[in-house]
This record gives sequence, C-alpha cells and structure tokens, in this order.
Amino acid sequence: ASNYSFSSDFLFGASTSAYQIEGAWNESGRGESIWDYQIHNDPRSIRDLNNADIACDSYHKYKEDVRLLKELGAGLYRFSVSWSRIYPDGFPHNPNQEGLAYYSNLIDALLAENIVPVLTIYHWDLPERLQEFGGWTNSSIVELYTEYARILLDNYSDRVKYWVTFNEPFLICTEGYGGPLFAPRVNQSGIADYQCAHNLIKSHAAVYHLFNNTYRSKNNAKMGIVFVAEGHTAGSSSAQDIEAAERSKQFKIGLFANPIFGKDGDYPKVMRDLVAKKSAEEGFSKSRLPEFTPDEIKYIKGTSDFFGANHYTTKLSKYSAPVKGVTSYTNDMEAELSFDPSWPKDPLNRFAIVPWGFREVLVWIKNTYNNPEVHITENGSPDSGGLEDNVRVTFIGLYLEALLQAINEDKVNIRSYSVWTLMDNFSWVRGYSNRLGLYQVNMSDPNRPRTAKLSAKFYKEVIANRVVGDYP
Ligand code: GCO
Repeated sequence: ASNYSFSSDFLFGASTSAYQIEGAWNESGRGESIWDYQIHNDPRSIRDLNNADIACDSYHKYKEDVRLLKELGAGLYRFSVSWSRIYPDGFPHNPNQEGLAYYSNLIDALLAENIVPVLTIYHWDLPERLQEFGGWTNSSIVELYTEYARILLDNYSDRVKYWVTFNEPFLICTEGYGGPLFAPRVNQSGIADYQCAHNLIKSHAAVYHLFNNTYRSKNNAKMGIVFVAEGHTAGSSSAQDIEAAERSKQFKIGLFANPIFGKDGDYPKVMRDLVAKKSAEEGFSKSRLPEFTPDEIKYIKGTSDFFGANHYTTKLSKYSAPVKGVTSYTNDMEAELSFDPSWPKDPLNRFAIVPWGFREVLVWIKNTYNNPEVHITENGSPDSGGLEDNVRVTFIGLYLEALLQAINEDKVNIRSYSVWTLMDNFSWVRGYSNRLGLYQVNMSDPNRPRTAKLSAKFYKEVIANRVVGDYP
C-alpha cells in the first residue's frame, strides 16, 4: 500500500473500443470496416479463429455497460465511435441516423449517472471502402476524417467533455501499413511507410483546429490524442544503449508526439536525420520520412489539450546496428527492444510487469513535452479470463502506486486513470484468448452476461476510498 491518496477531483474510469465490444457489425446500417473485411476473408488471421460479429453485443447491451460503470463508481468512460456505423462507406454522405442515435443514447445514459464520456473518434476500424483508396496512405483521408469528425462534433459536442482524435497512431501506421497482422496489413515487407503517419498527424491537426474554432466553447470541452506510451529503459549503462533508449522512445512516441507536443514541433530530429541518411543509402531520391512545410509545423504544433497515455509494459532498449538493404521502421530505429528475463510477466507471458517503468516513462513525457496534462487512457494486464484474477489485482495495485509516486514525487500532471478494459472483449489478432476485463463476459452465452472479477471489486474499493488497498 502507498502512503499517498488520490485527490477528490482525480477521475477513475475504464476504456473500451467500438470494434472490440459492439458487435452488430452489419446491423442498423453499419458498413464494413477493414477488420470485418480482413476477418471475414481470412479467419485464420485471428489466433483463436474468432471474430467480433457479436463480441460483447454492446450495441444492444450498452445500458448494462453503463450499469457496470456505475457499480464501479467510475467517473469517466472512454469509448470509441465506429466510423462505418456513421458513414457506412466512409464518405460524408447519407449519415446513418441509427448509428448517430446509438452513440447519443450511450452519452445520455452516461450523463444520467454522472459519468464523463470520453469519445475516441478513431480506434482502428476504418471503413473498408476507404482502404480501397489506400486508406491512411492516401492524403485525401485528411478531408474524409475531418468530415467524419465534424458530424460527431455537430451531434455530441453539447455533451462530450473529452474528445480523442486517434487511439495509438503508432499501431495504426506501423502495424496496419507496415506489418503482417493488423488490418489492413499492406506493406507486409515492413517497408517503413511514414505516409500513414504524415496523413494521420495532418488529420489530427485539422480536426483539432475545427474543434478549437467552432465547438470547444459549447461546453468548455477538451480535445487530445492517445499514444502507445510503452516504457523503454537502457539495456545497459553503455552510452550506446542509453542513446538507444532515448532514440527508441523518439521513434515510438516522438514520431507522433513531437509534431504536436514538441517545443519546436516537427518530427524528432533524430528521426529526420537517421531516416534521411538511410533513404539516401537505399537509393531513394529523398527521405522516406515526408517533410512538413514550415507552415504545417506551425499548424500542427500545440494541437492537443492533453496527452493520452496507454501503458502496458516496459522493455529494455539496446543499440542495434542497421542491416544494409533492409527498409523497415525497426531498422531505421537502430534499437532492439526486449524484456529482461528477470521481470515477472502476466499469465499469458505477453507483457512484463514493471511498475517503475510506468513512472519512468511518465517522467520522460513530462520532461520531453513540457509537462502536459496527462490522462492514463489504458493500463491493464491480460489473462485467460477467470474470475479470480489475482494477478490483475496485483498489477493494478502496483501500477496505481507507481502512478501516485509520479503524481506526488515527480509532479507529473496526471488527471485520470482508466483500466483497459471494462469487460473482456475482442483483442484484435488475439481474439478472445486475451481477456483484460474487470468484468468477465461469457462469449458462449448468447446473452453475453457480464460478471465482476476480483479486480472489479478491488478497483471499486480504490475508487471509493481513493487509496490503493492491499493486494495479493
Ligand atoms: C488488447 C490490447 C488493448 C487493445 C486496445 C489498444 O485488447 O489486446 O491489450 O491494448 O488492443 O484496443 O488501444
């Protein structure tokens, strides 16, 4: 237990995402997303051969979800909107009124229980039709995303206090457009296609300016963005590894955070220099990393009211010499990431449990981006889903204690903490084999019943008492 407590205005919550919980994939006018398309055409791309056609069936059971949040005493709920439930083919025409009504009803149900809605505009589920035009690698996505965000702002900015433009741009771009697993899985050779990052950052800035100019005043809301905020600690005390740890954070967090939160904006200098050098060696006529014009740098800088941090684990970062002739994001980074074998892991052996690494990366964010307002938008630990989730209780206890140290000793400006996730849901390529919920969902029961695990009871106590209770 820690001798610190959470202030009365600190918000506790839980996060989910549309594709992972809603189901009703083709009901009430929803169009096909890149994940529907991938899974329906290649079921083997999901490790347990499952799909999210029904998932937690939250499209029909959202009132029950709100009841779970109320039971926890949650102060906020972070959820995402499915673009293809609003504009079925992604293009801004014939908005789907049933889709607009679903999220309006969810927001009203939350407000009725004094739960603050945190709306994520994009959490990975691009309408498939837009991917046929290249998706995030086609610069026309900027305008399409802006029009999608506009209709959400028109409909919900009277009630939504916190807006998030994107969830984990790092995974959207380096996995979706540079890896073999995540939809849409183009560039499977790992070609570092920074075009996705370039268009995504411009999309974010365009929507922030739209929000700031036209919608913010409606109820003094805030808009931000949510990043993968994985910890990277030097694999040894050598100068090379200490530099590798900084460089890998600049590549993994800074790629998206520096243009928005950085003192001078633009991509991190270490990235611009390294990718330009490699691109020349590879025979490219110019750097694979696109350039922002001076006006774009100014337009993008400062376009966020808060820094959303998703944190699961920490890795050792060690210098890794670039391999000639390989064009990939990790090769550009010149660092290899690994878990120290002495660190404890979750029961599925997916993440190392390193609470001091959480504190370390929060201090790095504070120092690197001039002490922004920080929200912990995801933090959790996977297992195979039993009700006696003692490891998850211990994980949350340890990480909340690290959070209290970051707030009270390092003075990091952290305003909220949300567990990933409210209930067991579709964990992308891991299907339902990874369970991260505070509530168990029985996926073989058509009613998808939710049952509180030990961690829900533990978290409820933390929220009620504002201190971290004893844990196993
Ligand atoms: C999972 C992951 C979560 C989600 C979330 C990421 O569910 O398997 O651990 O982190 O992927 O959608 O933002």
